[in-house]
Parts: sequence; C-alpha cells; structure tokens
Amino acid sequence: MKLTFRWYGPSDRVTLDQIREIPTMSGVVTAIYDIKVGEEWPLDKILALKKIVNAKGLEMEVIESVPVPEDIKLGTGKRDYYISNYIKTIKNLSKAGVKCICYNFMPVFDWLRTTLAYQNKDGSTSLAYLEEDFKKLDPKNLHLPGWDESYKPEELQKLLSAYQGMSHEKLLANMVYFLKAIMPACEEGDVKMAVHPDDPPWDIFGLPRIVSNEKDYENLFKAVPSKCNGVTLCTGSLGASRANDVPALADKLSKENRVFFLHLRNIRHFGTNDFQEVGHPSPCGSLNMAAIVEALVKNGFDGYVRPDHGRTIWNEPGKPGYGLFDRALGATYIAGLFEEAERRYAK
Ligand SMILES: [Mn+2]
Repeated sequence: MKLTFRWYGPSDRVTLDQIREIPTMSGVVTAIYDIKVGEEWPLDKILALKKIVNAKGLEMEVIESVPVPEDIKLGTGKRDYYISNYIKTIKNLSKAGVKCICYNFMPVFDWLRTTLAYQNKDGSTSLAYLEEDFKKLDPKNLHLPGWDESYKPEELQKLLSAYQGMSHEKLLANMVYFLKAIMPACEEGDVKMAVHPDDPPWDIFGLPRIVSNEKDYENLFKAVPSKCNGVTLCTGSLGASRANDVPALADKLSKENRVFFLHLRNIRHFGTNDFQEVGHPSPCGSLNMAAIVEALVKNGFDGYVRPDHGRTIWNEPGKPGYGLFDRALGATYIAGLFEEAERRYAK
C-alpha cells in the first residue's frame, strides 16, 4: 500500500514539509480548488501543483476530489457538456501521472455532521452527528457546520426543487450514464475512479443516496463492470450505519478488486443513529480497524491509504478534522496495522 495524506494545497496550514516527516509517507491527496465545479482542469495548472508536491519528495497520484456537477447527478440537458469536461480533466490528470480519482455522487450535500467540536472526555474535540440536532435542521434555511454554503438560499431552493421526485433508481441511472461515458478515458489513461460512500450512509432531507451499502455496490458494479470502476472505502462513512459490517464489506470489495483507495478512521456509535469521530485505533471506537486492514491485505489490496478525519488535539488551530497532529498519529497507527498484516499474509 501507499500511505498518503490529504493536503488542501499551498494555502493549507499543514505544510508539505510537515507531511513528509511522517514515517513511511509516500504522497499527498489533493485537488485544484480554484476552478469552478464542472469546468476542465487545465494541464498546466495540474503540472504546476505536481511540481510543488514533487519538489518535496512526495507523490501526487491521488486526486480528491474532482467534483461531479449537479447537472450530471440530475441528468439535465447540460450533462453531456459537463461529462465532456470531466473526460478532459481525466485525460489531463492521467498525463500528469495521476492514478486515482476520488469523487462522490451525493445530491447537493456531501458529508454531514451536526457539530465540528463535540467535547470528548480527554479534552479533545471531534466531529459528530447527533440525530436530535439533525431533526432541528431546516433544509430551506441551512447553516451546516463545515458546509461551505456555496449556494445562496434561493439557489439552494432551486436545486432542492430540481431534485423533487428524484428516486434511487433514477439517480443510479444517472450515475451509470456518467460512468459509462467516462470509463473509456479512464481505461486508456489507467485512471481509477474511486467513489466515496455517502456520509452518513442514509438518505437525508428526502434526497436519495445510492452509495451506502453492500446492495448499492452490487448494483453499481453490475451496471458498470469496467476495471476502472471502484471505490474509496471510507470506514468511518460506511461504519456510521450499524447495518454495515465494514470488515465484511472490505473483504468482499477487495476480493472483487474494487478497492482503489482507503480512508481509515474510527467512529463510536451511541443512541440510534448518533455517532462521533474518535481516535483511529480500534479500542477508541466501534470499528475493528485491524480486521478491516487484515481483510484487505489478505485479498492482495495494494492501493492508496490515508488517515481520514482526526480529532482536534493539543489545541491545534485550523480546519476541524484536518489538523496535522491526530492524523499523523493515525498515519503511524495505520502503518503499523499494515506492517503486521503484510508480514502475516506475505505472498
Ligand atoms: Mn472519507
């Protein structure tokens, strides 16, 4: 596996110099953030970013994310235009040596929490989802923690009404249409598309979600069997639902060679649907991290791995979930899990 670290570009508080000092770190997972969603990513911009990363001895083989415009998810008349731009971006990324693109297919909202600063007993804080607080949210007047409020209220209204009547089946058909259109470019350029699961993995605000569980993955791979169609296995997202057996999913998907990218983080369940993010090791939460890694390694997984959200510890300022300290601790824990699993299952 290749251990990687998410980096939000040159303006990130966490620097490449810090990232490269984390033991066994191979590269960063990043994106170009100043291009409008749906427009082509120019090759020169991609190469300029790669140069900055490579100059520090780090690789840039994974992009997270190339966002999928709502027109593609909705299947509007403009989708073919946006798909042609997406294909151009894939080709440019391939030319720059990118091997894996993480994306998601969640309508309107991607990850969702009700607080970014849940107070833990040890003094740290972390992201959490409390059902009781979620129920109080009004989709017509949303101020979600961490959501960049990229839509003005009236734009959000328009978008939400465009999704009126959108079914799971229709959304899947739109996803299949998109994937079938881009797969030839992926196969030619050896770029793997790794869909991130819904976070949390259930419908929110009446909007359908279709990358949430084993059945969803079965439907997806049946419809688009290309070897470039796969997943970002995000343990914390899938694991937020008690109905998902994450080690079993890791086993099944890696046996089918569908896992290209791994996000490792742990969560703790409480209440019915409530969960909070915790430190990465298994004893901190509800997921068996060693069993997940073991299942993957046993099946020959050799993809990219990164520590997902960390807690905020040691009073680190900055972006909740994406500080240096707890993610670096998570990275060394992950390296340890893989070292042991790879030793046991060495071919
Ligand atoms: Mn994730």
